[in-house]
Amino acid sequence: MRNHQTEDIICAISSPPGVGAIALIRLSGAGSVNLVNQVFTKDIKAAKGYSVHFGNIMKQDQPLDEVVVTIFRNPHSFTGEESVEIACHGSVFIQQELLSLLMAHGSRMAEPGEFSKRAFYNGKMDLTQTEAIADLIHSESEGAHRLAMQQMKGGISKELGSLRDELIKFAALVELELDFAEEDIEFADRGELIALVKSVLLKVNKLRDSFQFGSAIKEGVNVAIVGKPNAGKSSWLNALSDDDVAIVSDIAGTTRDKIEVPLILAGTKFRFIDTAGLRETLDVIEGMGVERAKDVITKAEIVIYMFDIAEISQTYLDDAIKYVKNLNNTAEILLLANKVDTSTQSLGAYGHEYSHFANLYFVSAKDPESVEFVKKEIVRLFNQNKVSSNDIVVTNARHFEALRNASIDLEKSLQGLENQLSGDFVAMDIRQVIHHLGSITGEITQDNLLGHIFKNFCIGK
Ligand SMILES: Nc1nc2c(ncn2[C@@H]2O[C@H](COP(=O)(O)OP(=O)(O)OP(=O)(O)O)[C@@H](O)[C@H]2O)c(=O)[nH]1
Ligand SMILES: [Mg+2]
Repeated sequence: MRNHQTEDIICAISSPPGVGAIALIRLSGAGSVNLVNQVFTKDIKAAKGYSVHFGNIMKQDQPLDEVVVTIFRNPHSFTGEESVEIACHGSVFIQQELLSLLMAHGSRMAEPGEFSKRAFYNGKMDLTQTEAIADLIHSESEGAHRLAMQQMKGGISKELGSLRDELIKFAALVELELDFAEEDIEFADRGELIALVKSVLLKVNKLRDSFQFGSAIKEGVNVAIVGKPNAGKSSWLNALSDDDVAIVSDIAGTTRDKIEVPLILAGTKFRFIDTAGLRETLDVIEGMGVERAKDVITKAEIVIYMFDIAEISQTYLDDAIKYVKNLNNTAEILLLANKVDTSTQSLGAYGHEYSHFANLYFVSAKDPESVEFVKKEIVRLFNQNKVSSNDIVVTNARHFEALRNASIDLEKSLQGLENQLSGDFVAMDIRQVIHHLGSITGEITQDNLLGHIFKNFCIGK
């Protein structure tokens, strides 16, 4: 797969669309330098890689633009192919003219992601790194950026690579045993194999489980704001986002739809979602809103359960927690007793009476200190589940799926080993696992396995 041949030269505008001071046009493929040479005033046919040339791009003997041309020689380029980058002036007219000139001389428009695809085929990076580039470009917060950078450096590939190596060794031993079946030799100690599969399973599950955190960082952490009508949910959405996004009124049942506001707190992207007040209602539209609110709870990482402090009681809080847990067992719950500014009771007494409720706070949407406090609390709640910063975090749904499948097949092979199934069954499951893990980075599987057998055992037939 890695010695993919590319015959054609692709080109594309690599800077953002529109007008800028400078735009960058990129070409890749064997012959790129000669192609540019035909429309450039300097002779760059024999130019060295990484050399930079200033000159004019000519269109039918007329200068089109003054440009800077950078040469990349195979394999020392992003794609691994001979490449040229032309920095021209950023007018849309110049960009388009230059592009059509390059196409008239034999290059074609690159497909989306084709430069990265070529980089992958030429072994410049594996699939996870290619995917990380897309993530990096689209990252909206410091957290998402950090994870994409980590993936681009090949963090997950290294981890998966070492797991695969262990399994390939394992499969090779079992396969070897099969070759010598008649002699009844056991090359692979079953106890050691079980220990190996168990340790790989642990690591695979850890990676798989990091996806919940990883996808939250990448897509935004969902924070549902729920509670009875009139509790002050919409007031809080407005206060948190410092904007008048939701309608606030003293009529119970004001909010019907869900209203979402993205907000970056401490480098992490959160999505605050205001919902319709939870109550039994005969109003069809409001009823639909309540259904939506339930759906928002199931998808949230953090649920803010908001209520009017006047309603507080032990059973009220117990019921609220039960209600949320019923819909979502893993979300963190933040209990906010709102409208403390209206309360005549001393807060100290409340705090004491309800001290056994975790994450219960007495707040007011009208108090900026309350708002700052809640923001900090949300960041804290999210971060407490965070894996340590050295841990590899899976952010990609495709990787998650492959890890999930790998975990299932690891369980199967473990059962096989424990039930003393014959080697070929176990080897089959392990090959599946190797396949799943390899599909993440885009490796070939069967060949590796064979290669390993021949390399390490020199059967030499
Ligand atoms: N005094 C006081 N009033 C508040 C506070 N928070 C909200 N309110 C008032 O409570 C009423 C209801 O507020 P909303 O934000 O619309 O409540 P909601 O929970 O979104 O209500 P629904 O959309 O009907 O479910 C409004 O009159 C708000 O001004 C607070 O902290 N203190
Ligand atoms: Mg509302």
